[in-house]
Amino acid sequence: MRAGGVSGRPRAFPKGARVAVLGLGVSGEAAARLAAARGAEVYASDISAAAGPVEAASRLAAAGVDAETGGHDTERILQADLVVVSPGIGPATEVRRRVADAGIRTIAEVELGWRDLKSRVIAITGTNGKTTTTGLTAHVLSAGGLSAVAAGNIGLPLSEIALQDPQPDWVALELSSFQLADQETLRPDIGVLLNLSPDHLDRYQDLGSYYADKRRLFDSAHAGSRWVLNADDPATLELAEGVEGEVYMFSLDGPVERGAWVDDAGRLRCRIESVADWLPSSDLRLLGPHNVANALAAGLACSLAGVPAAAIAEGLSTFDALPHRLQPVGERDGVLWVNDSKATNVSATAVALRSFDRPVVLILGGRHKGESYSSLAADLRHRARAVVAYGEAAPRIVSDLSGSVETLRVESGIDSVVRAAGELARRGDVVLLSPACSSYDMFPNYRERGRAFEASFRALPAVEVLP
Ligand code: UMA
Repeated sequence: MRAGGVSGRPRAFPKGARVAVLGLGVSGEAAARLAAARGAEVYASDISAAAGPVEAASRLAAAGVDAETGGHDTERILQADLVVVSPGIGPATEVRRRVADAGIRTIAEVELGWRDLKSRVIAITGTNGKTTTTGLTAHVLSAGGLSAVAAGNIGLPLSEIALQDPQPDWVALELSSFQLADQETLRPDIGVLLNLSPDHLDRYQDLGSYYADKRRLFDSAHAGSRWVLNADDPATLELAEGVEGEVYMFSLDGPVERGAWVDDAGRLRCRIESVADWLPSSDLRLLGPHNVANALAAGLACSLAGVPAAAIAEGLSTFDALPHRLQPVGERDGVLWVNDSKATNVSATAVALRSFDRPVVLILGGRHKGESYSSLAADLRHRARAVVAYGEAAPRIVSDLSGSVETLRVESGIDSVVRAAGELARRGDVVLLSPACSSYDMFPNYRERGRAFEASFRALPAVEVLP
């Protein structure tokens, strides 16, 4: 490894190194391009021969990069000097076990991109709300006149930005635990930890190992670091305890010494050197108190990045819900239909439920990820008219919740689920798809699940679709 990367960052590999890229989703394709552009001899592969990886491989081949699908040539991968891994390929997969046994250095795609990044970075992690907060942060930075993009787990791989010339002033970088797990030198200008609760127990052996990967956000902490933390979340405070650098807090529960909060009148305020009065929470276009917390976190991070209060207010009040995240999709017979397909764990669904003060018909289901649904029971008793359970997780959902709320199991596809929910709802209710499970039993990803839900809703008679 030699010095000479961006801002003196060491390059991830010397010119001519053999780099194996694992996975040909968006991360793998971008990583393969970046590594090739920086002079590596690249071999990229994907275990699957589905259309997505096959198309990525042919785009790479057209650009002169060696890429193959339908399996990993392990012998070839074991010849590599460096392995760059896509976040979805966990350490327990066969190929990664072989690489680890051979002692080959393995880094995340995000690490590769970071080595070549000139932009300043606000890194955002946490269990829930990180995609909305990342989008909101990029939007507020732009409202402040800075060139900014949202990247990372939100969908745009960092390696793709590293290939751009010029690069934006700022990147709002969403980091998942999967990405943090294989980072080496990430050193954000500002780091945000939103909240922590159980998730991904299908990949992690226990909660401690999931939190340990989240903690890697702080690996590079130094005296000049600036951290934005959730004062209302004990698990966050515990994880960040003693971290080096300046700590700023956000809270829904009232003033903090240094940071952002909601006052008794429901206004978002911030104190860094002086107190700023941003806007009333009712001016936000996002649903639910958790989104007020996300707005506080984004506004605070942007304030630390130098965005003036007026631009923060402008940015926060002009940001619409992202698709599949508590996104209102339409009305029918006085019932609001909301797509929250991105809620792939139980705590995200609990947060979604608490966003409504009207009765909810909740659609739950998909592939079970290891968490019990019982923790939803108290909220459901207060807020739900009924639960519609579907997919692989349906039997478990019914057994965990049927003592607390009317629970209907639907065994066929999403059209039947949507029809059943529509029949259960009464005027004034919300039908909420917030599944608490991954989508992989029936869909390629949560986006396709959300689109299918919307399409089934639109196919019902007498719907009013929102723009
Ligand atoms: N694969 C192999 N070998 C294996 C196993 C899988 O080659 O042994 C292949 C699969 O066949 C597939 C590829 O690896 O083609 C998938 O890699 P990937 O899942 O990392 O997919 P990407 O398209 O690169 O998307 C990833 C993130 N996906 C995951 O973390 C699961 C995207 O986050 C992210 O937007 C993108 O990089 C850009 O940074 C998605 C996500 O669901 C949205 N994230 C999780 C979440 O938010 O809960 C963490």
